[in-house]
Amino acid sequence: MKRFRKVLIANRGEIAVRVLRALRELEIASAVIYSEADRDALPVLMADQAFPIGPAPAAESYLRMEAIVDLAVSIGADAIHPGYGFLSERAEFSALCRERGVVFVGPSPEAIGGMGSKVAARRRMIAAGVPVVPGSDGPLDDFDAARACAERIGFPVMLKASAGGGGKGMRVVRAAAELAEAYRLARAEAGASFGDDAVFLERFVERPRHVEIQVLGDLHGKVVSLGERECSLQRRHQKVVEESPSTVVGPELRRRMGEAAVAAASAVGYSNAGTCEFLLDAEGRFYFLEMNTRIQVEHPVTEMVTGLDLVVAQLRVAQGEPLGPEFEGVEPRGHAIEVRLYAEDPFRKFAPSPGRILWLRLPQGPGVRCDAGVYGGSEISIYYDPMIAKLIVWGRDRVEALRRLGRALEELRVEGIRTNVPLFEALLADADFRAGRFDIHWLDRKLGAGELAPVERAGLPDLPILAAAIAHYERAQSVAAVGGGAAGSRSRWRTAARRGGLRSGSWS
Ligand code: MV4
Repeated sequence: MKRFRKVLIANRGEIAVRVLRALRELEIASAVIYSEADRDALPVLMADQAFPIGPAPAAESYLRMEAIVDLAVSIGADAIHPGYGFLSERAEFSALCRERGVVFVGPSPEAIGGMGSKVAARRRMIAAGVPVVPGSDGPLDDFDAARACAERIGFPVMLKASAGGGGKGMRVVRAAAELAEAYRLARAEAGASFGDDAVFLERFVERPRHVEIQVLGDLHGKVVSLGERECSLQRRHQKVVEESPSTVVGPELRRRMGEAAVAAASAVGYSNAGTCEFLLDAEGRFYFLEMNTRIQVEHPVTEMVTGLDLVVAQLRVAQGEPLGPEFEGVEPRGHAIEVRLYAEDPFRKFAPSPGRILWLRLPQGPGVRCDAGVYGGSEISIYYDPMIAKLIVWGRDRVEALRRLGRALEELRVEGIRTNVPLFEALLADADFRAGRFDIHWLDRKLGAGELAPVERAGLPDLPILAAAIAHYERAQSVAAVGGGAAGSRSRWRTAARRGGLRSGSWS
């Protein structure tokens, strides 16, 4: 086992910050790459070293495989952490790292490849005894094969691109009469989008939940499951809220889904962090959909209920360390909820809201974690995903977590850009959400019907000029409180400290 001395982070934003924190705890030197749009970004300020990698468009910067590996070699980095998105799920990149003697902090190219083709993955899952949605055995050769398969499993069915994933290249077919046209379009779309026109068919599962299982594998063949995340609250395939545990998953179902996820990962020789996505129907049956071969945005909810640090674990297993006893028989403790803060305007159809953050106050306090990739003064560009931060709360139970979420959202202030916070305020006021009654279509349906109107926050003006005035006012207040004011308004903490009553060691 070789301990890493330096790791290069091939990512940006909050996940780059997240990885930096893990590196700091492990006393591993850090380096980041950054595009021209990210010169003043938070990870660049936090890392030990930062290297420009190209212009703002990702294709010319964060996706430059050769340049990134060359850089890692030239600066003496032992490993590359890809974060999520960008190069994180590219088998060629994992292979290129291996070729050049740099550890890829993620699964092998074989494991990524083994899950990349949905048709091949389905076959492997069936062979491994992992439940999948009833459907075609392989790619559909022609329309006759599609018709025969659809008749066998019954309508409604879903046509999916083998090279798709994450909601891309899917089509619901409700009746036999629509199949011919749908089949033709699905193949043409798959060919145009992915350069691979293979499609397959599954029975369409009505109103399921999206429940995923976190897995972690070491380089010695051991794979463990770390419980589920409920991810049904999504808008147009973009997750909005995630939680753990799921309100509909009990110990028995958790154990069975965990076993299926471990079998799925083991079937492709998986190592490092990964996630098996399942559909869970109203009768409690679950079906493997696909595997995400990376650390995910929503990993913190698992961290909050397990007490584990998944990014530290990623780095440790990538160094060759075996998974220790702390990863055995992990059960969730309490309840965690994550909301994704996006720089988008919920009052304008969630249009991106780029610009400069003029004032930022991140929430703190008991049970609150905020993973942000920005600071007050950061410029949000149009080039990348609009997620600026994640707010994660923990409570002993879901009710306490919801209370803390409400309180934390009250503390949060973002001025200068629009955010989706009003959507979370609306969710917190919704009886179905509070009761955990939802499926994967619930949010789109509610928003479409206008039943979940974003809540304008009381008295908080959004005009930049007013934000500046508020900032000025707050600064004046804090100066007054610290000593500029009358005796009666002086901080009691300072007064106590002066009297000698607040020295370290004098608490008990
Ligand atoms: C499905 C499905 C219903 N039945 N497959 C969307 C993302 C991709 N991973 C698979 N997806 C779906 N596959 C069958 N057979 C419904 C979806 C789906 C979905 C799944 C998870 C989260 C959100 C979703 C939103 C719409 C459709």
